[in-house]
Amino acid sequence: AKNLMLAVAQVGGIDSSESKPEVVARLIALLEEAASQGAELVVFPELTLTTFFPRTWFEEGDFEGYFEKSMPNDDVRPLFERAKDLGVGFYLGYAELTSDQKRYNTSILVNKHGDIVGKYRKMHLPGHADNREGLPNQHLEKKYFLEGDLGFGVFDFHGVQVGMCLCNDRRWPEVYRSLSLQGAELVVLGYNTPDFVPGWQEEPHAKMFTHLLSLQAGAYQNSVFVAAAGKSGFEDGHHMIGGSAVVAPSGEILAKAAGEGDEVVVVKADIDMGRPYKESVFDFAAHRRPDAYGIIAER
Ligand code: CDT
Repeated sequence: AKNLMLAVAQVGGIDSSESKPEVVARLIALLEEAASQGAELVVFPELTLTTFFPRTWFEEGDFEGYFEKSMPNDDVRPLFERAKDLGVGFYLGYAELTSDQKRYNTSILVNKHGDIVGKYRKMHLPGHADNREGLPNQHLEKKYFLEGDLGFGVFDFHGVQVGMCLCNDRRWPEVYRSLSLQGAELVVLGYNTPDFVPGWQEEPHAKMFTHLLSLQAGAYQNSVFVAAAGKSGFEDGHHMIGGSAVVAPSGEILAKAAGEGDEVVVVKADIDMGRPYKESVFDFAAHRRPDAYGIIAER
């Protein structure tokens, strides 16, 4: 069997007063705990290094501190070094500012040697770009980020084919399908799912259900493992759901975080579990009808 010791590292709320070195120290503690349980790959959330700042309207020039101009940089290098010492790889989401001043909601995949082996820029940006004052919070991803320009890539992680996405992407079936068609065996993702999102009418009780439903459906319909890590709990009084989880290709949840704070969940993932599905009910070459799916790419 092709086993991967897979960890999701849920990160509890990060208040805006917390510095990046303080946050990185929390991430290193999670990484060490995962490594002590044998983890080979640790999945961290979306925008892991800061509070979920898209909830707030900032004027131009007032939000640069939330962005990383290079990776690794001095703040994040201790995480890279500790992971390399421990021989553990990781997935990390962060806000990226490129040298030509473009901003993306980005994730990277780092192998056990500390090398960045994959990069993804979020394709489905939820929320709005206009200033909507007087609400409990805003959701300004469309203001702060450009739509991703790297497509849906699959990367080799020590023999396991890994696809990446970020948060809202997990709700879109095309994402998992694009990755599975390229041979992904595991999809990793980070998320921040606030209780309140302007213009998103969803009953509070449904938030956890639709989160898990998306992971489970994506996993099952594409014969992949899905590992999702959330930033969870309260940030400056704003609540985000927990529910960091690992899902098998059967669609079943193998493990899920119990609380909303910093918490590691480690699972021995038998990557070959996806194969019987890929070779039978979801044998894409035998059963799919791409000739009839044109409308999906047209609209
Ligand atoms: N970060 C992020 O993408 N959050 C969204 C909020 C809902 S937008 C309708 C999510 O899908 O969880």
